[in-house]
Amino acid sequence: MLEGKKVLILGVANQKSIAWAVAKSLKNRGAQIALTYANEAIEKRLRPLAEEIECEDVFRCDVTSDSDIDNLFSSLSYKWGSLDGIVHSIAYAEAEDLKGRFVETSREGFKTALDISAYSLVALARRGRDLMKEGGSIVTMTYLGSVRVVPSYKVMGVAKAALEASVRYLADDLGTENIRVNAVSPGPIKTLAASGIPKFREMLKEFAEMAPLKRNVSQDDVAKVVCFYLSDESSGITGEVTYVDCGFNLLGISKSSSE
Ligand code: NAD
Ligand code: 0WE
Repeated sequence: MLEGKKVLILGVANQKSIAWAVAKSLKNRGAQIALTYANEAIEKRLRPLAEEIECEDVFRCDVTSDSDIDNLFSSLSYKWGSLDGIVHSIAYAEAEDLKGRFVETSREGFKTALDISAYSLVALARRGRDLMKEGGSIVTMTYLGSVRVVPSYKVMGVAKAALEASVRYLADDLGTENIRVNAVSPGPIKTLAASGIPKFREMLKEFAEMAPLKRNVSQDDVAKVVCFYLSDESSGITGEVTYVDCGFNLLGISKSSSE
């Protein structure tokens, strides 16, 4: 299904990363993968992981840097010549903007969150497009906080709303080249990006009690859907946001009021 496909994955920070589960699933399905890191600290953790799955194509790419993105795609063009898929699994907001009130968000904080978490998809799609000679598939990770108010997600919710709208505009724009663009929206998972979020453990517990499937979501639940989007099984789908959240997004009543 994914045998021989060349896929670029951005966003592996450690073994808990959603992107790491995606990398392993893709490898198991016979795909060829390239991984990226944002800085030296992450490079240190990524190198041994890349070795574990016999991935030799590891590149630096801080998505706030146009030259990093340009260099990444020149390297890929040189090594691979073409590309079938991109997995974008990156988000960042300043810690101070995830605390306090949304109304206090600074101009710089707003810019940072939108630049790293949303604009980066557009920047990558633009370069990736040139290498996707026989069409391709681009997949990004979003979160329910884009369309509902999730207390303390704040400026990240605004960034994810921009990301989801970017998915739709990119899908329309790149459709003529047979490049599909979709988003996967997982429920909460304990990863590095979730560490330091106050009361995250309590949130996971309540989520598992409330969600129709009565459990939390795993990185593997998400990876399987990303593989589906990268494969030809999803050939007729573009511009979609798919919830991988055990049905949580359906709920219209809170835990305390349903008991
Ligand atoms: P993670 O911390 O493992 O991944 C986030 C990645 O973003 C890291 O690898 C980090 O290096 C990268 N990143 C941050 N700034 C960057 C930059 N300037 N340049 C390049 N990379 C940069 O956490 P995760 O939970 O696997 O997050 C991956 C994606 O999944 C994010 O988009 C996140 O919003 C989304 N998501 C996570 C959850 C969850 O509960 N964990 C739920 C829904 C969606
Ligand atoms: O997208 C995310 C989190 C992204 C994130 C996390 C951090 C923590 C460390 C972005 N920037 C930072 N900056 C830091 O300094 N998720 C979907 C995970 C998440 O975060 C939440 C959630 C969920 C789920 C915050 C509040 C409520 C729920």
